[in-house]
This record gives sequence, structure tokens and C-alpha cells, in this order.
Amino acid sequence: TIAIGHLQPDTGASSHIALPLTAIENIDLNCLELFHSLESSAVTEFAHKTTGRENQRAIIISVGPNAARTLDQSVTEMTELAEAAKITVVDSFTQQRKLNPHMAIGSGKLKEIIISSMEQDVDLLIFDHDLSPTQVNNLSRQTDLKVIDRTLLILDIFARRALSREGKLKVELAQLKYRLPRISDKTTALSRLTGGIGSRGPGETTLEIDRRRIRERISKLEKKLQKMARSRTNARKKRKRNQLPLVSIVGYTNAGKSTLLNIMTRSKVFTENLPFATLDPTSRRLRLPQEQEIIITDTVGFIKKLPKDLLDAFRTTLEELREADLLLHVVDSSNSEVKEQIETVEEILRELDLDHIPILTVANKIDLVSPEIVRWLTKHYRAIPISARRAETLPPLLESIRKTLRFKPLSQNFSHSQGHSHPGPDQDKPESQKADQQKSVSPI
Ligand SMILES: Nc1nc2c(ncn2[C@@H]2O[C@H](COP(=O)(O)OP(=O)(O)OP(=O)(O)O)[C@@H](O)[C@H]2O)c(=O)[nH]1
Ligand SMILES: [Mg+2]
Repeated sequence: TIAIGHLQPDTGASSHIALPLTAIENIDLNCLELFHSLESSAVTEFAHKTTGRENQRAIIISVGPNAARTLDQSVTEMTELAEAAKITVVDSFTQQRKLNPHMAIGSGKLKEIIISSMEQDVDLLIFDHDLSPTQVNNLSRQTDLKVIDRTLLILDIFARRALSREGKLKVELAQLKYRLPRISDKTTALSRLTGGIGSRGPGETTLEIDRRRIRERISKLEKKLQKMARSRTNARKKRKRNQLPLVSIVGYTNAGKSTLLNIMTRSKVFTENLPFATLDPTSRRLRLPQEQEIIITDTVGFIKKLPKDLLDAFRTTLEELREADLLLHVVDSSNSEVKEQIETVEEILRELDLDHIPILTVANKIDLVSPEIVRWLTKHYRAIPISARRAETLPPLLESIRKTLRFKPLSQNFSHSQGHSHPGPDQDKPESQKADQQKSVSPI
């Protein structure tokens, strides 16, 4: 039997035709005509798809020497990240192997991916780890697709989500730091042709000019951001009178941090069931039972393998957490990766030098999980179970906050705030109670 097969966009038509059994010289097949008809249907189909398409279509790929389960979980998390970047995930591949320095994955797997990408009209390949410039070049040459890695995807989400001027500058800084080591000689070879006479300094290649420009922009951004951070610190110092204890909410992205802030302070910070809804810190005033007031802040969430450039760019935001008197580590109890997420957050807190601050682990979303899981979390992490969607679950948490703040030397701070303190030699010691009210304050 002779069969002809071809790949075509998903038109519903069969892509295999079995020819009637006949002697080879009698085959009635006009190849040229077939090619033309396939091509024209592909063109209309493709044009229809790309123009009428809001979201790009992607395949997620997770490779590594890790257990199959870990790879699958990575795919789940990457799919959520992709959704946050308005990308439609149509397929995923995992491969349990050491990363290949040239291509990241094996050539057999790559073939499968190419076929799937053609069948499903894919625009993007997204890898769940960072790729070297060589890997990106090789992969995009082989597949004719745009290839992006984990960091680039997260940077894209941050770029979409950044609203404040400061947030935008931080994202730009992270993007430039990511790009700097990745400007390749290959692009230079091209841009050199277009670079006009006089457009470069003596003996300087376009590559060097590009790098120099990026470095200049990076140092400018860093200066601007430092200035912004300084003026915020100063503003805080001015508000020293207002020495309320500061409680900061931290946790894995999508754990429910903003929802908790909202319900505790009756605010309306943006929340969404997608990673990185919050980038900018928000502070609110909260009155605990027994008339004590605290300032509570919500900030950007953490994620495993947090890109270093992003961590650097957001370091000033995160370092403000140092001023907290208490951290509330909000945990999504309903996530199958809850243990890994808790460990990731604890690790980042250590890295940011925040592990000396008292911390309460808060097991959120208990409305979604079985009592066994709640028991396990309370036992292993001494977590306080709550549901940020149900106000009636909050009193034990509020009581723990009150107790913890009281047990700390903070009880003295309460008297400071009542005006019994005077600026003395301890003025410069690290302040443990700098209250920050960057945004409108809504007492409960
Ligand atoms: N069922 C249930 N859903 C919750 C609970 N708390 C939060 N959510 C939902 O979880 C999703 C994420 O909540 P957010 O408050 O945006 O989470 P976040 O930690 O601020 O996330 P990022 O700012 O993106 O890092 C939202 O869809 C919330 O409605 C809860 O206790 N129960
Ligand atoms: Mg949030």
C-alpha cells in the first residue's frame, strides 16, 4: 500500500490518505496540485488563527533529573504562570534526564514536540528552567518557534502586573539584568551591518555599545530606585510618632495574602486566582480586639526558583519586611505542594535575613481541605488554621497576633507610641516598629 501523509492545521480533515492499490506507474496523484491546495488551506487557516487569536498558544516543557512527580508539578505551576501571562497552554512534555547543554532535551523528545507544535498551531515553547543563550538559539532554530524560559515568563507577568512607577522601574531593571549577558554575537553580526558610520565609538563594536547602553540604564535605574527607597524611609521616619507595631504578610504566590489583608481591614486590594496578583506593598491600619492597633502590610508573593534578577530588583521592597515586628506566613493548605511551598518561603526568608523576626504560620483556605490536612499543618508547622474567605475563622489568628506582639519587647513599644519615649542614643538602632502607611488607611 502506498499512503501519503501530511501535517496540517487542525481543520478536522484527515491528514492521511491511503491510495487505492495499483501499480506504481498508474498512481493517479497530482502532487503539485495537492501541495498547492494544502498550502492555500494552511495559509487561510493559519491567518484566521493568528489574527483572531488573543492569546498565544504554548507547549510547556519540564526537563531535569528530578522525580517524575516533581516534573509534573512543575508543569502545573508553569501552566498557572502561563495563564497569568495570558498564554494558552495546549500541551506539555516532561523528560527525566540531565539537562543537555546544547538543546536542553533529547532529540527524540524534540521531534515529538515539533510534531505537536505543528498539529496544535503553537507559537511558543516554555521551559520550566532557565536556558542558556546557546540552548535558546539551538531550540528556536530547530523548531522555528519562540522559546522562552521560566525567568522570562515570570518577568513578563511582572511587566503586566506592575502598576506603580516604582514597580515598573523594578521590572525594567530585572529585564535588563536578564538581557545583559544574553546579547549574543549573532545579533551583533546583523546589527553591525545596519550600524551607520559614526554610530559607534572608536574600536567599539555594536555589541559593546548595546552592552554599555544597557549597563548605563541599569545604573540609572538603580540610582532612581535607591532614591525612591530612601525617600520612603525618610517618610517613615517622619511618621515615627505613629509607632504602631508592624505585621507583614508573606507567603507563596496565590496563597491568599491579599484576601487576608482585605478581610482583616475591610479593604479592596486586588486579588485573583493567578500568581503575582500583587506586586506593590500595601499597608493598612488594623484594630485588634482590646483596642490595640497595628499596621498590617501585604506584599509580593514568593515562588520557587525565584529568578535572581527579580529578587535583586525587588530586594528593596522585600527588605522593608525587616522592619516588621511579626511576619504572618500565609500558606495555601489546599495546594498539593504545600510542604514545598512552605519550605520555599522559609528559604527565601532566610536568604533575605528575615528569619529572626517572629513568625506565625497561617494555614489558609481550610474551607477547601480535609480535617486531616488541617491537623497535619497545625501539628507540623504549628499553623493557625483560617479561611480568609470566612471572617468567623479569624479570631484565633487575631488572638495569636496580639499575644505574640505582647510577648515581644513590643509591649514597651506601645508605651513609646503613647509618648513616653524620647529620642536618645538608641535612635539609630534598627527600629523594630517603624510603621508605614503608604496608602490610605482604613481602620476596622
Ligand atoms: N476557597 C478559598 N479561596 C481563597 C481563600 N483565600 C484566598 N482565596 C482565593 O485564592 C486566590 C488568591 O488569593 P490572593 O489573595 O490574590 O492571593 P495572594 O497570596 O495575595 O497572591 P499574589 O498576590 O498573587 O501573590 C483568590 O482567588 C482568592 O479568592 C480561602 O480561604 N478559601
Ligand atoms: Mg496578593
